[in-house]
Amino acid sequence: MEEFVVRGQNKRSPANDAISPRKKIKLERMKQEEEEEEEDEFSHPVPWQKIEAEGLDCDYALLFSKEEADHLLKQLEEEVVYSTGEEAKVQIFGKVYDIPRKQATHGDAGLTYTYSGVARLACPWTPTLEYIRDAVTKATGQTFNFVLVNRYKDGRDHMGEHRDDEKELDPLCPIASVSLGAPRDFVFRHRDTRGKRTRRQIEPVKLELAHGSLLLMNSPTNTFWYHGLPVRKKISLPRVNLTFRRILLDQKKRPSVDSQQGTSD
Ligand SMILES: O=C(O)CCC(=O)C(=O)O
Repeated sequence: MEEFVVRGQNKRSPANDAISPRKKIKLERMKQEEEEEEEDEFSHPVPWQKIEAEGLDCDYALLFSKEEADHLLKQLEEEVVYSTGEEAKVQIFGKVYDIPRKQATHGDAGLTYTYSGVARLACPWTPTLEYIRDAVTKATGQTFNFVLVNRYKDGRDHMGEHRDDEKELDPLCPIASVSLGAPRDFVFRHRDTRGKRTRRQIEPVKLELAHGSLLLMNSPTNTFWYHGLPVRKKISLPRVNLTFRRILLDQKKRPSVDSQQGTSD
């Protein structure tokens, strides 16, 4: 599989083989500087776009070219086995519902992640999930030990508004969301503007998540803002979304900032 950033050409020429020691040291230093530059380039593969609002801090970029994103989606369609039975359900205010999409959880051995009232055990990383995880790490400098995979067969599949603020998530690590397949609208809504308790007028933040894109939800976004993927009936193509997370290994978990209302239906 191709690297998503093309590394620089090797500028060494045969004439460099017969050179004085001083010139050689200089050339070595230049080569080292060039490599450092390449590392910098690699850690910022494409221009990041900052998305900000009160208490919302996100970064968005196109991580993969169309060709690579097509290839990754195809691979994931072959590799990922989605949950069935109890794990394909959510509990909302005590009632159990089928999830309106398919889900799978992968990660480091032994990790579990509990949300919407159901505990999910991580299946081992697949080669493609590992490849995408490493590309996200190279682009962000963050490491991840878990990924939630959501598959939307078409625009009728969706995800209800929720916050990813579970106790077991490392609050210092952004949630890194990679999208492959049909572009879909993604909506953030401030917690003070929801439901009957509407206390303030804050506009929702709406994005379209493109094929091959990466959205970073940085702290404190998930404290103040809910996010969801609404129904879009005209969309007939599938989409796969991967949210890479870092789960705390220390079981003395931090208290939840606010109670999650189990709304990620
Ligand atoms: O599919 C999406 O973009 C939404 C995913 C999401 O909200 C989540 O995994 O918490």
